[in-house]
Amino acid sequence: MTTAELVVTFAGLAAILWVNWYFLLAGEAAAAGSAAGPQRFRIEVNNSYSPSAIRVRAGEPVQLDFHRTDRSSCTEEVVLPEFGIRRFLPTGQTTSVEFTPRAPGSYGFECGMGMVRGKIIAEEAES
Ligand SMILES: [Cu+2]
Repeated sequence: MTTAELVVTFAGLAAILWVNWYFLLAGEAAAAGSAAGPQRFRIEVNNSYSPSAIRVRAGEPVQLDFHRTDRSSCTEEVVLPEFGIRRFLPTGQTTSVEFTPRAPGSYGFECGMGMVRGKIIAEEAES
């Protein structure tokens, strides 16, 4: 290999690594609630969940306000299996769900078909 080929190869590798990092790990840099006060988050539902990852304190109530703007039937329901929640999300409205993640861990939420997904990352509350 010439020097130029080596440079191109490494630049390509670096780009691939960066893309993987950006989409796999940076996506984890979730929206976090304030240190104190209610754990309330607004989630835009428009064929996807934005933000799709939410960081909360375990053992404290969480309220998610789903604001749906798309009309596709895909996202008309939101399901939080671990909390036994299944709710209809009317387009153009905000629908709130409340639950308390008892233990630290990752809890999913998804559309009624399980195609569009998001997650709640519950962390040990700092004391
Ligand atoms: Cu769906």
